[in-house]
Amino acid sequence: MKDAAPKTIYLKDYTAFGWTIEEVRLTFRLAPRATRVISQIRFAPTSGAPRQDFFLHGEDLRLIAARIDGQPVTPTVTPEGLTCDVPDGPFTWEAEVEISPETNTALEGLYMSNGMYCTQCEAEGFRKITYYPDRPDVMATFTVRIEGDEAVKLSNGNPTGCGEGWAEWHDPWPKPAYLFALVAGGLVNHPGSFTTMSGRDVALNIWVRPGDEHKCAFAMEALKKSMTWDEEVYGREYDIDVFNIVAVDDFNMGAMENKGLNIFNSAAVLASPETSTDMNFERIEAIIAHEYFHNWTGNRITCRDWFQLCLKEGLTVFRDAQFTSDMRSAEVKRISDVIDLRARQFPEDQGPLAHPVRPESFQEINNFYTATVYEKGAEVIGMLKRLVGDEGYARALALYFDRHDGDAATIEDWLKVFEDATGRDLTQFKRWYSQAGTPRLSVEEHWQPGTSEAAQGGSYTLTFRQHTPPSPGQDVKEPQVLPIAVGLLNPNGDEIVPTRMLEMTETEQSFTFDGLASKPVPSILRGFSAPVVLERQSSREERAFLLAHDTDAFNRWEAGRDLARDALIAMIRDGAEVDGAWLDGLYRVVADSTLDPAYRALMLNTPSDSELAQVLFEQGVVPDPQAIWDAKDRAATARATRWKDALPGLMAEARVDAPFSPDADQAGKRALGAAVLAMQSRLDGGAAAQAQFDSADNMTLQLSALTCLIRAGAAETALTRFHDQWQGDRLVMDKWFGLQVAVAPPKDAADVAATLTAHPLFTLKNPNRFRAVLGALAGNHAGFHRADGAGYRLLADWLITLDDLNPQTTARMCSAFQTWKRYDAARQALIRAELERIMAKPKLSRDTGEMVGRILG
Ligand code: B3K
Ligand code: ZN
Repeated sequence: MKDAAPKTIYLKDYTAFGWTIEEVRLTFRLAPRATRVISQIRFAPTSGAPRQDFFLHGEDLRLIAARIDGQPVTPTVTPEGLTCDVPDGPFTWEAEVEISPETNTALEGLYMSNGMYCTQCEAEGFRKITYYPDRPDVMATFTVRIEGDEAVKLSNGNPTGCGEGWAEWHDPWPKPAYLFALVAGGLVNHPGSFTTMSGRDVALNIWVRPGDEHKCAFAMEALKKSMTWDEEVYGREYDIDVFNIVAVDDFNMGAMENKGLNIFNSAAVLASPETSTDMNFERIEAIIAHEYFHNWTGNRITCRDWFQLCLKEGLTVFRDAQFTSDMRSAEVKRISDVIDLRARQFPEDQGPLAHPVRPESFQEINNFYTATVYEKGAEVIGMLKRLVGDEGYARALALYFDRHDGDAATIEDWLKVFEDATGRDLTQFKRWYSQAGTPRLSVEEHWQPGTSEAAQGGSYTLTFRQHTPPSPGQDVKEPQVLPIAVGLLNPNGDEIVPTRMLEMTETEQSFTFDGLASKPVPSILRGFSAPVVLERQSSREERAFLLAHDTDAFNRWEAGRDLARDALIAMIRDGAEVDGAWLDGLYRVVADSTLDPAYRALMLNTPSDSELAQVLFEQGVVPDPQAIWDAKDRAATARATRWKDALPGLMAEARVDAPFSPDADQAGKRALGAAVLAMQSRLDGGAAAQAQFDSADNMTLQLSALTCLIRAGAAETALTRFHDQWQGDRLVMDKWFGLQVAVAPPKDAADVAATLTAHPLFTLKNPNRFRAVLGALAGNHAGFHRADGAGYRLLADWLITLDDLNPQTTARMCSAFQTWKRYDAARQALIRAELERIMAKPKLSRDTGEMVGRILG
C-alpha cells in the first residue's frame, strides 16, 4: 500500500537528477511469487547538476543484496526507495531484489495475467521492479536477460541471443524506465513484415494466447498502414529490427508504447467480424497507430517530467486523429472527436477535476492521464496548426524532430520550435497549457447596409467576447488566443465568404466583412476550430438554414445538433411538444443519399443525457435525470412515428450486400442501419430487430439488434442465446455484461448491474469486466442518478472493494461523481455520503484519495 500522508509534487520544484546512466543490465529469474531481479547500472555524476543524495525509487521490493563497484553496501531503505553513500566519480550499482508478480493485482510493475508475465511501467511502475531513478528524464540503453521455462520471452529492442531457459534482448535506443517492458508466457504469434523507406526489413509480430491467432490480421494491417503513414506524412521511420505487440487480458488502459514491445489490452488489438463491432475495428486501428506513433513522439523524444505529459500524449492523439482522418472520413472523424471531447473533457474542465493541459501539481500522476491532457492537449495542437498553417506546422515538426531527438523535452521546447520555425510569438498562446477551464465565446452581429450612392455594399461585423469561468486554484483567467473559423452565406444559401480564420486575442474583439450585398448568415467556429463553448443566440430558422445549406460539414452537423438540443431542452423545461420543424429539417439531411451514410448516422445522434443536464444546469435549472430520459424517449418515438414511411427506404440504403469488411463505407452503412433499426423498433416492438438478431453474421449487426431488443423490453431470449453463444469469448462477454446495464431502463439499471456483479464471470481482477458493468452503470445517466441513490451506492461499494486490489482503475472510475454539483440537494447529499464513505475506507490508496478529495473540493 502507498504511504498514508501523500506528498504533492510541483512542477516548479523540478530538479535534474545528479547522475547519468551509461548502461543498464537486468536479469530476471522468473517465478510467480519470487521473481529475482538483478540489476547492474553504471552511473556517472552529471557535471553541474545540483548537489543531492543518491536516491533510487523502489516500492514493494525485497532487497536481497546491494553492491557498489563490487563491494556490499547497506542503503537506507524506506517505502519509497533507498539512499546510499556513493563515490564521487562513476560507479557500478548492483542490486538483487525479489518481487511477487502473481500477487500484483494493481497491474503496475511486473504482474501476471492468465499465467503470463507482463509489465506496465508508465508512469511509475518500474520502481516496483527494481531500485532505479524512475523518472522520464533519466534515459539509458538496456540489456535484459530473462530466465524461465516460458516458451516466449520478450523485452525491448532486438533479440541478441537465446537458449534453453533464457533469452536476451538489447535496446540500442536510450529510454526512460517507463518504456521498459517484459513479457513471458506460452504465447503464439501472428507474424508480418515491413520494409522501411530506407529499405530496412522489420519483423512484425502480434503475440497472443493460443486460440486468438485468428483475431490478429486486422491489427497487423493497421500497424503496416501506420508505419507507412508516419513515413509519408511525418518522415518518421522505424528504428529497430523487430516490432512486437502483445495482447494481455488484464490491463488498466488501452495499450502501452514500450519501445519495440507494445503491450495491448486484448480489447484494443484482437478483432474478428464475428466478435468485434465496426467501432471496435476503428478503435483498434486508432490505438495501434497511436502506440506506433509514440515511437517518435514519446520514445525518441520523451518528457522531461510527468507535468509535460501532454507533450507526448496531446501530440500523439493529434497524430492518430490525422491518421484516422486520412484512412477514413475526415468529417466523420472530426464530429466523432468533438462528441467525445464534449462528453469526457468538457465535464472535467467545468467541474472540480479541472486542471490545465499541463498540470502544475499532483499527488498521483496516474490520475492525470485525462481527457484534458490527451484530448484537449490534441485540440491545442490543432489550434497551433490552424494558426501557423500547414506549412508552418510541417516546418515546426521537422525542427522538433531534428532538435530534440534523444531529449526529454518540455512544452517550452515544443513552443520554441514553432516560434523558431514560423517567427511567431506564442507567449499568449501558451496560456492554453496553463489555464484550466473551457472558454465561453459569445458573439453579437451588426449589419450596416451599404449606400446605393457609394455602391460599396454593406459591412457585417461580428463582435466576440471570451470568458473562462474560474476553476480550482485559478480564479482569474486571461484571454486566450482563439482561432475562429468563419464563413458567410447569403440568404439563398450560397457561400459568399469562404472560411476565414479570425484570430481572437482580446477579451472582446470585432471583425468586419465589407462589400456585402445583403446581410449574411454566419457559420461560426467551423470545424470546431477552438475547444470552446459557443454561446450564440440564434433563431431556430437560422439553425435550420445552416442545417440545410452550410458548406462546412461540421457546422452543418452542429446546426442539427443545436436544434436537437434546443428542442429537447424545451421539452424538458417547459413540457413543449416535439419540434416538428427540427425533425423535418433533420429528415432532409438524413434522407439525402448523396451524403455519406456515416455522416447521416451522426446526424441522428442526439445530445447525451449528461450533456443536456449540463445545459440545464447552466440555464439555472436543476436537471432531473428521469425527465431528461423521458424527453429523449418521447422525441425518439415521435421521430420514428413521423418518419415511419421512410424507414424501409432508409433501411434498404443501409443494407450491405458485399462480404463483411470493417472499412469506413460499410461501417457507415451499418451505423445508419443501426439508427434506423432503433426507430423501427419503437414502432414494431422489436420485430425487425429480432429478425436481424437471428440472421446476423457479424457482431455489429448482432449487437445493434440486441440493443434494440433490450430497449423494447423484448430481449430475454436473445440475451440468453447471446450468452450461450459467446460465454467462451471474454471480449464478447464484456459486451454482454455492459450492454444490459447501459441500455436498461433507468429504474432497473442499478439492479441489473447488481445482479451481474453476482454472475460467475464477473471478476475484480479484470478491469475490462469491471468497467463493463460499473462503467456502464455510470454511463446510464438516469439509472446512475436514480433518486433513491441505489446507483451511487452500488458504484461506491465496488470502488471500495476494488481499491485494495487496483487503485488505478478505482481512481479513474471515481470521476463518475465529478458532475455531482449539477444535481438537486437530495442527490448531492446522497453522493456526498458515498464520497465520504469512500474517503473513510481504511488504507485508501493515494490514487483514490486524491481523486475523491478533489471531487469533494
Ligand atoms: N502512455 C500510455 C498510457 C499510460 C497510462 C499510465 N497510467 C498509453 C498511451 O497513451 O498511449
Ligand atoms: Zn499515448
